[in-house]
Amino acid sequence: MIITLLVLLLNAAVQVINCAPTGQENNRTIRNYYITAEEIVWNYAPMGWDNLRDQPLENTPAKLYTVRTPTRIGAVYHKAIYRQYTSSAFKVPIAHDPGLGTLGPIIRAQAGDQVRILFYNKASKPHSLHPHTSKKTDSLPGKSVEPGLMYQYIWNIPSNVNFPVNQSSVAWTYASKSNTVGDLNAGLLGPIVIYKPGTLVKPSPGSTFERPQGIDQEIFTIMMTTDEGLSTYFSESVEEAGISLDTLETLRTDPLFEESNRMYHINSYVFNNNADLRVFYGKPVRWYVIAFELEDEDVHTAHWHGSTLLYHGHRVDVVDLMSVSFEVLDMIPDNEGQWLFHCHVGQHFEAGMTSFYEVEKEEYTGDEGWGK
Ligand SMILES: [Cu+2]
Repeated sequence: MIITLLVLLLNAAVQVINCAPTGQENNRTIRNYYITAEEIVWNYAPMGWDNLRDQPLENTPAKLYTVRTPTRIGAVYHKAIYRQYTSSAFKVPIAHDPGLGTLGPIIRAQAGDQVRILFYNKASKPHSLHPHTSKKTDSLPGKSVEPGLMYQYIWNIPSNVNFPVNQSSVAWTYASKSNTVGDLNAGLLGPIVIYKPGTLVKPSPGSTFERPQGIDQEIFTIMMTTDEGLSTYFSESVEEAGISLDTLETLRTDPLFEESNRMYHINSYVFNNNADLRVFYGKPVRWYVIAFELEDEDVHTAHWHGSTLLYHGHRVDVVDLMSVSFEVLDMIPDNEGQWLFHCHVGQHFEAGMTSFYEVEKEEYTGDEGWGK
């Protein structure tokens, strides 16, 4: 009876806060997001090939990290991720760009806005959704949302955010704080972008969401060493790989087993198995480059082949990423073709922290039928 009442109350509350993606209240723009935590089975190497070296994954060095054997989990792990829905009914998911991998949906707002996130934990363990912050987290409201329950987070974005010169947006991240290390390694992490007021506009009157004006395209990447051995869902990964608990006990003393569960990835893809990162010749693209991990060796150098980018007013093709970094760079691609984007730290490069991006030239031949 009590449970029924709780569910009814929860439903009633949800009805009240079920409103359009954007609204106004007390001169603040309200931005509503409906985000779940849900479990998936994720393959870090879905193409089944070492595309960097153009050779089978069974060859060194990919074998240790990607091939399932009786004593290795391989490239497939049980994970938890954030996903976005259209309303508090949580029935219609918003299409998620496969290029983002396990990264969560992009939470966009302008300085001075209020972000309201209705979080629904569809996973089987407690999780939450908080902006990365240095504040003490022990007493955070909504720190641990039990499976099957919802919680609404309200964030007031300060109106006095400082933006770098010639840059209309800054990046941040959100993550689960229920089990900080376990949930991060499980995949519960996503980007936040805060724009200068007046930047987010509807591309057409009927659009559901606003897009940033003056930025043709945005790309989000994360370089990270995910230690699946520390994930909240590691026991599920072990079970799904057919490894018994007795075998696991022995394996846990094997340093190579521990290493095989560290995935050196970009957007949760290794050895250039990434989903399409496509940019367009001559069209400005803003790259948000994130690093987020908690281990000492997790410092990365993001490096682009084929293009240079503007970074704090100077031109670069590499940017340093310390353990928790959110960097913003602007590129105007001027080299057609497929290029490498990878971490330049030797060991990470060897272990698969490499990807391709594609510069496509849009050419009009005159045969498209216009003007006839
Ligand atoms: Cu690296």
